[in-house]
Amino acid sequence: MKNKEVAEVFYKVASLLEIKGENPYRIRAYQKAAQTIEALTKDIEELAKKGQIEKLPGIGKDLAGKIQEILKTGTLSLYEELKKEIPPVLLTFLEIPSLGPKKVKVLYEKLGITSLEELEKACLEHKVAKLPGFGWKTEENIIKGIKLFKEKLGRRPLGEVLPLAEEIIRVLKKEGVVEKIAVAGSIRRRKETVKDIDLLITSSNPEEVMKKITELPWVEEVIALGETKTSVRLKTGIQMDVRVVESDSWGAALAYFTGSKAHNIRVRELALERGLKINEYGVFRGETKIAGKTEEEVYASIGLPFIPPEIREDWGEIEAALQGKLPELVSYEDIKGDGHVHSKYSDGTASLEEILLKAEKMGLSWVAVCDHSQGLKVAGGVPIEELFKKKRQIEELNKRSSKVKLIFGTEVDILSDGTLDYPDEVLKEIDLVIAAIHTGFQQDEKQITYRIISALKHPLVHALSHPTGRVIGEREPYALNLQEVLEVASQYSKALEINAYYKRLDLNDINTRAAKEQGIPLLIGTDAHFIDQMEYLPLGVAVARRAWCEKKDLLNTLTYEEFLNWLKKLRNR
Ligand code: DGT
Ligand code: CA
Repeated sequence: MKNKEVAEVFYKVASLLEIKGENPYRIRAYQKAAQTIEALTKDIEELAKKGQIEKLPGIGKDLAGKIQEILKTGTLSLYEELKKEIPPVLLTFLEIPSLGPKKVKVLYEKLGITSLEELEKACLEHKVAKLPGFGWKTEENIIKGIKLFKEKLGRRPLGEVLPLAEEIIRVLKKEGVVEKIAVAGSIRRRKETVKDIDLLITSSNPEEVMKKITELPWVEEVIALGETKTSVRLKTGIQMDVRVVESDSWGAALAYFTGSKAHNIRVRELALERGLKINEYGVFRGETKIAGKTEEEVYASIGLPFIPPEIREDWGEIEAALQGKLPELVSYEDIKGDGHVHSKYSDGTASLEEILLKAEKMGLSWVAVCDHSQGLKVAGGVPIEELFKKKRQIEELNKRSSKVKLIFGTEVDILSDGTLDYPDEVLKEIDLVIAAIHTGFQQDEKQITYRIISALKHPLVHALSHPTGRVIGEREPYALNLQEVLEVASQYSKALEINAYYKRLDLNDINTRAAKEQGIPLLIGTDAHFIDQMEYLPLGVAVARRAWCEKKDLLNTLTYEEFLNWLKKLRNR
């Protein structure tokens, strides 16, 4: 459904018109249309096809035409024109508490402010207080508003928060005051970044639980302390909301607070269609509660099978569930190997023996040691002579080790002209070649795409490592035509990596799903440079699960022999 996208464009148009100081009636018309479309339970595209959008309240001929335009082109010429007149960053200013369109307009026109940093600087230099209609108090409020706004934006990588949440759960369980305890929200859905920790608990002694929560060593400040809900800020700055619920409502509460909001809305609609009401306490027919104790029971009561949390995003899971076509998601237990770690041969800190031992502890049966290539001096790229020493050492270790095998690999650098950083006669001696870009990030889309595609087409390359180059909160993806990359990978049966390092998670969920749908093999690699970083492997599995991957979609589920076979076969094609 494109309802949300259409509504979003209208909301933005309304705000831009408001900043421009346009006719209030015109602004209101766009806002109302956006609300109508957002609240629709029918697919706007379907209505458009049947010529029924003009019949919607508040939508006449003009707006109907604009909706058609958005559905057809993905945008609206009016919106594109307004964006040329007014920098769209001003739209985000509207989300800062105490700033409305009129004030944003003045800031833009009088001080030329077009970024959050400029706004902050102008406030600190007291330029804002002197503007007409502002004053000292307003300036102070804007400074506070910016701080809040930043916190709101301040999402943390899952890999930072999940271990903390798990530790808190472990401690509370040990205290013996909780019966059931689980993390909900985006953490349970394994989103790559999360805003806060949502904890759900059942207990016969809620008061004691809340006291224990406030006394946890990680707590910095108690924001609100209640009988059933307590909010604290942890020392890392993240907020944690804890709810104690009745065990009779456990399943309903878990489903509700796991979200996503979009998924919940669809579930609620389905319930309504069946004459039921659903909320965080249970599923009701009239006054009678018919389900609530477990999530399975809650889903079953509205005619759905259990839907795994990772795919509760309204990305088609409800339709699939109704048709009995939910995927059987790959699980961590299916994973037999790690496709990418670094050793001391390049910039890793672990020896091959240590990697082997760690893999054994983790219950893995193979690990590919893919060190950097010769030219990448900053990352300890392995010179050719050393490579063969590494090969021999791996062979020796493999002879002695029965449980875990190492795979002789390289993460070969894709040079700025698209050629590779080892000659072919060397590459062909290496069992697993994954290729990656490490320099020249500033090149344009055409060149970067060309480099990557050239590497993927190279007959000795098996996979592309961290395909888009993004680093969460630090670096945007390179300019890259991912569609083209997917097409080539699919055509040549080359694998794409899901880099499990918590700041990369690249490919991300959406792109992994696109790759999977095109039949591209996927290879999770932790890219560990320190031995403990191999423990990020489940984060890669989480991405795969969010991308609807099944066991067959991941090379990591192959046994050592099967994987070696796959590697050899690819080169003999
Ligand atoms: P986050 O915290 O931004 O990383 O993402 P979530 O999904 O954890 O969002 P959060 O913490 O605001 O809320 C937790 C869940 O509670 C959310 O996924 C769904 C549910 N929820 C919250 N507000 C609403 C609401 O207004 N309507 C519905 N249906 N569900 C809601
Ligand atoms: Ca949350």
